[in-house]
Parts: sequence; structure tokens; C-alpha cells
Amino acid sequence: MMKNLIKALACAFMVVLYACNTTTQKPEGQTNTPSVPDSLDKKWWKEAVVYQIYPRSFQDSDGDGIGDLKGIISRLDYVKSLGVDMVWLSPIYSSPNKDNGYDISDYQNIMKEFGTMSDFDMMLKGFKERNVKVFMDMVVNHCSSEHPWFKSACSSRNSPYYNYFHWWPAEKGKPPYRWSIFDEKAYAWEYNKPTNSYYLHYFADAQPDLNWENPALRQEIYKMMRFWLDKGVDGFRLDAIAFCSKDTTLPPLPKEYDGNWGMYYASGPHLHDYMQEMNREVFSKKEIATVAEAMGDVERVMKFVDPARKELNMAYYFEAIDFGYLPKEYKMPDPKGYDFVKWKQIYAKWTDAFAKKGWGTIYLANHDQPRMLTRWGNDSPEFRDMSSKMLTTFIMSMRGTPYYYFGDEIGMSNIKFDKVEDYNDIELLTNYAQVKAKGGDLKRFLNGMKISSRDNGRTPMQWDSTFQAGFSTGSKTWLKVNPNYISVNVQAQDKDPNSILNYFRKIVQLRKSEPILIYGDWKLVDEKNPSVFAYTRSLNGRTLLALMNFKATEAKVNTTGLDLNKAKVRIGNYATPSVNGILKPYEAVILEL
Ligand code: TEU
Repeated sequence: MMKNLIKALACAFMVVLYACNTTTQKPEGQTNTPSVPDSLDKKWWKEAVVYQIYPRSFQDSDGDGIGDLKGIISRLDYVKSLGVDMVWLSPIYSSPNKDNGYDISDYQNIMKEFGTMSDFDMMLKGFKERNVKVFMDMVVNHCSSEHPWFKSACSSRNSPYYNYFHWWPAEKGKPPYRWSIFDEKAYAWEYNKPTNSYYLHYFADAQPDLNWENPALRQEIYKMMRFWLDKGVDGFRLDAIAFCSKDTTLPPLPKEYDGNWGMYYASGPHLHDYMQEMNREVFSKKEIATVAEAMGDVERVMKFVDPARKELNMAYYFEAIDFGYLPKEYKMPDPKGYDFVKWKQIYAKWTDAFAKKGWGTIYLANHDQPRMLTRWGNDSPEFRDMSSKMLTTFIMSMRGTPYYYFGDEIGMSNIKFDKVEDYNDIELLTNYAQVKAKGGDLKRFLNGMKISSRDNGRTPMQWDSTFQAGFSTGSKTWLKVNPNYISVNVQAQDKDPNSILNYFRKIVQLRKSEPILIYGDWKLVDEKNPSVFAYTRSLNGRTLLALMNFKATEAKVNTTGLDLNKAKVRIGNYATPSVNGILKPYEAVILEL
């Protein structure tokens, strides 16, 4: 009896000891935010705020009108001052710039306009010294037609690089139809005379698709990724990665595809085998993070980030950002506006899905989008300030890692070019040519593009009110500077405690200090409200209520079931934030209940 009791006590002691050990030993990659239970699967990349830099437009150091790495180096302290944890750097590799670096001709070299490898090393060191991690943009679905692999492949079918690409031999007749974006004929095959065959390009003909079905190509890519990891980069954003696997039997396109990237091109037969292989060969070797530019519905996107599958860490999806365009017309905004309630439901669907598995991202802009202020807020002088802060509050209070685009922190807005000659973007120019070829309404097209074109988000950063907004000393910048730089610029906002910039800094700190905003549950409130995006975030018995009025008129939220009596303001964009659920135009407030 006594013996058994001693045995039982000893066992209990061992169990307690074991439990203590397992809770004190944090798995790799976990951080030490207080009061977050380990069951939440903490990771540094879930807690990070990502800031995207489009190097071409950030800071020019040599007066050629094009941003460069030395320019970024000169702004390291600014980036640090924002409080962000990680920078996503759009491509800086050698490129003929048909698609501004998203067409790479040498993956292990720096684009000449941007500087040299030693500039890169210095920049990386500078970020590291400031505790800011760096994410590289990996464009490996395709390369540039100037890449030596492609040049060699084009010379002969016997080239060792021929099978690095997808070809259709002309003796078999015309290839089965595939559509392309960034191609004036919207045709994804281009004939190459020396090899008497057609090569495949889902994007421009200057962006031939790499043949991922070839193991030798995949090994080259992994080797190249290791090269950057050995330099000390902290992760990768995988561009258009969902398109990398192709059905090489090239069956006729299924009738229902209807040009839908997500449902057809993004579902190649071996896509996830390759993601798992890449994880084993590259990602698992270092403490890094990865994000997929994923396409398709929840089920498809989830495959990238389901931890059990060991592929990537985060994914971003397009359903919400592409909302409100007319069907079958290239990014043509619906003149009737967009259905706000449906838009909220899209976010709810994805946020709920990522709550069960994986991890999502949250963004309202990037280099493929117009400025968030113009598209989702209100860029009139009256509402620029409030609606910028409101959108920032949305990004920073949602569940998922925030990806914030440079310039949004000062409320930059669309430049709204009148003339096609002002544009640079291959996407816009291709679509303009297509509308023209069909005898379409070019004026209507250009008007629509004032809202949605990518170049709106690529104009130079507005640092101050001096010549060229302090971006460049050159007389011509690669894209024009938005004339509103005289009032909308970093220098003016830095000094003003109530500026959009300082609101951004403040809310970044709030997010970092408040685990509820990172790990807390997310629940939509007053779902049918036509003006207000409202949700709760809760964790460990504490609840925050985020309220954002997306409209220029006062709006009331139905808060039935929530007790606002003792509500405490955590942050708000008005001097006197609302605590009663009645919101002023573009008001945003986060309340602790
Ligand atoms: O974009 C991938 C993509 O699928 C595009 O269709 C994207 O949806 C489009 O640009 C939106 O207007 C990536 C890059 O982010 C983009 O900048 C590149 O142009 C593209 O790949 C080709 O590399």
C-alpha cells in the first residue's frame, strides 16, 4: 500500500517536472510576448509588421531618377523609426525591367540601376543593426528572356537549358491555346525560329515560364535561394508561385476556366510536391519565414500554409483586393461602387479559415495595387487624414500579419495620370493596346485606370517639399512625382504629433504591445452595417472592439450584446474618439471592453 503511494507520488512528481520542462523550453522561433499561452503557436512572423519597399521609388541617391540601394541605406533610420519589424524588398536582381524587376536576368546579381552587391550587403547589415528583418521577393515562376538560361535554350533544342523552359515543337502544329497577361494578343505562346518551337509565357513574352517539372531547374532555384539565405536574409515572398507547376500533357483548356488564374493556372498537378520539396531543401534549414502569393479559393490557398503539410508560413489572397471591378473588364471599377457588406463577408470567410489552420496576411495595397487611400478611403483634402488613419487601423487590428506599403504611412494617393504616355507599367500598356485594337473606348479605360492602375502605387516616395519631393536630384524621375508632395510628405508629418505618419507609428506600437491584436479571436460585429467594419478581438477573457467607418457620413453601429459602458479608448483617429458606437465620417476607434 505504502509502496504504491510512494510510486504514485513519484510518478506525479515526474509528470509535473516534465510539464515544467515542456512549458519553459520554447520551440524555435517563438518569442516572449507576455501572457500568451503556448497553445497559440507563437511565431515571430505572426507578430511582425511588414513594410514593403519598392526600391525603384523609395530614394534615389545618384540623380538618375530611379531609386536605388544607397538610397534605401540613407533611409534606414526612417524605416526603423516606423517601428516595423520586417522589410519586403521588391526585386533588386539584374533585370532588363520589362516588368520592373519581376523579369530577372541574373538571380545572383544586382540590377545596375540599383547599385552593386556590396551596396546590398551594406543595406542588409544596416537593417540587421536596427533589428529589422529583410524579406526577398523571389520571382521563380518565370525569368527574363535576357537570362543566359533562356538565351541558350533559344539557340538549339540540344542546349542543356532547353528543358529549363516549356516548349511546343512546331512540327506538332499550333500549341493548345493558353492565355497570357501582359501580352497584347493575350496569347501565351511565342514562336522561336532557331528551335522551331513555341515557348510558354503566362506573363509577357519577355518573361518565359521556367520548367519546374525539370528537377535540374528546381535544384538551380534552391541553390540560388540558399545563396541569399547564406547572406542572412530572413525570408522570401514567392511571386506568382502558384503557377509554377504545369500539366505538360497540355490538354485543351477546360471550358469553365474562363480566364480564371486562381482556378486553373494556380493548380498545377505537382505544385504542392514542389512546395514541400523546397521546404525540405531550403526553408527548413534556417529560421526564416515565407509568404506565398497564392491564388484561388480558400481550399487551394490553405494548402500552402497548413502547418501539417510543411510548405510555406503565410499566404495572401486576392478575393478582397480585387473586389468591386466590373466582370470581364480589366480592373475597371464599377461606377456604382462596391458592396461593402459583401466585402466584409469576404474578409470574414478568410479570417475564419485562417483561425482554424495556417496563417494569413492583411493588406490593402502593394506594388500591384493603386494607393489604398484612393481605392478604399477618400483622397479629398477634407478626408485624406481621417480615412488614411482609418484604413491603417483596419490593417493593424485584423487577424493576420500586416503587410503595409511604403508611402501609405503618409497618406500618399493615386496620381491619376491623364495621358497614356505618363504610364510605365507593362500591364497597363498591354491592356491599353488591347482596348485600342478592339476599337474600345480609350477614354473610359484611362478614366478607370485613374483608380486601379498599378503605377498609381509606384510614384516616388514623398520625403519633403523640396524639388522632386526629396526623392531625386534628377530633372526627370522614372515616374512623375505626385504634385501633392508639397503638402503630403514625411518631413511635414514627422513634426506633427497628429499626423498620419505618427498615427501609424503609434498603432504599430499598440499592435506589438497587445497580444490580443495578434493572437486574439476575431468576430464580426453588426455584419449587415453598410458603413462600418466592426469586429471584436479577444484573448484570455479580454476583449477589444474595433470600429471603422468607411463612409463620409456619420454612422451608428449596432453593438447589441456588447457592454460599452466601461469602454476604454486604446486608439482613435479623432481628438475625441467615440465611445458610444456613433462614428463620425471615417472615424476609427479601438475600445477595450
Ligand atoms: O503578380 C502575380 C500576378 O498574378 C499578377 O496577375 C497580379 O495579380 C497583377 O499584377 C495584378 O495587377 C506578380 C507580381 O506581384 C507582379 O508585380 C508581376 O508583374 C507579376 O507577378 C509577374 O512577375
